[in-house]
Amino acid sequence: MNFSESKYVKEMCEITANMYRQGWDERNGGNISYLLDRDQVREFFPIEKQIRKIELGFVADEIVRNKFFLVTGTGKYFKNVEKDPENNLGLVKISKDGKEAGLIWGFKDGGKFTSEFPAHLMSHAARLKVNPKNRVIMHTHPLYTICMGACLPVDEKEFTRALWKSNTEAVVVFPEGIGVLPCMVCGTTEIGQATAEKMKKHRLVSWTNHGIYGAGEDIDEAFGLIETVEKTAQIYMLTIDHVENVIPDNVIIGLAKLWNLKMMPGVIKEK
Ligand code: 2HA
Ligand code: ZN
Repeated sequence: MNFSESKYVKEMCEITANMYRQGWDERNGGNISYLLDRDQVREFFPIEKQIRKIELGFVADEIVRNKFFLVTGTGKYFKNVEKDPENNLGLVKISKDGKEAGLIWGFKDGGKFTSEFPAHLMSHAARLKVNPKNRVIMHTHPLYTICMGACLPVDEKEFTRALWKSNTEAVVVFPEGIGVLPCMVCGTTEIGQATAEKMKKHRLVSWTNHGIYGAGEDIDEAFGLIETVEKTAQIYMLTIDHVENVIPDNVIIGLAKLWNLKMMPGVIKEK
C-alpha cells in the first residue's frame, strides 16, 4: 500500500479538515505532529530511506532521536491537506545526533516541517517522559480560547479555575489544569522550551494572544482536550458580562471525587 493511503495520513487529512471547518486554522495557522513507531513506518518504507536532510536548528532531546514523525508543513494550509497530503505533510526521522531530520515521504514541493517543530519535538520529549504512550502534539488557533486568554491575567490557576467553573466537563477532561504562557515570539526554541516545561504537568498549554497546544496518546485525545477547552471558553466569553450561575466549588470537588481525579492543586480551595 502507498503511504498516502495509510491510516496515519488519512487521520491527519481528516483532523486538519475538521479543524479548518471549526474556524481554528486560518491560512497557515496550526500544526500537528504524530509520532509513528518503527514498525508502522517499516510497513511502507525501508527503514534507512532518506530523500533529503533538513536541519532542525536545535538539538533534539535524546528521547525523540531515531524516532519518526508525520508532521504538517511550514506555510501550508490545513484547508489543503486533504486534497494534497504529499505536499502538505512530511514523514521525517530525527537523526541519531538530534541535529537534523531525514525526509522519508512528503514535502514534495521542497518544503519542510512547521516552524513550530521545536515546540513540537520538545513537547513530545516532555510528554514521553510522563507518558511513554504519548503520540500527538497539536497546535491550533481556537477563537474563544484566544479571547479568554486576552481577558484573564497570565495565570494558570486563574485560567483553569475560570474554565472549571464554566462547564462541568472541564475538570473531568483536564483535572491537571491548563498551562499558560505569556505572549511570546512564536517559532523559536525559547517558546518551545517554555511550552515543554509546561507539558511536564499539563497536556494543554495556552499561548496568550496566539492559540493552544494539546497533547495525547492519539489524535482524538489531543483534539478532544482542545475542543473541550474551546467549548468552555465559548461559554465563558458568551456569559462574561451577565453571568448569574457559575459552577460551585463543591460541585467541582464532587466531580473530582466521583471520577477519582487528581485536581491541579491551588485552583479550588477544599473546605
Ligand atoms: O504554523 O500556527 O504558530 C503557523 C502557526 C504558528
Ligand atoms: Zn500558531
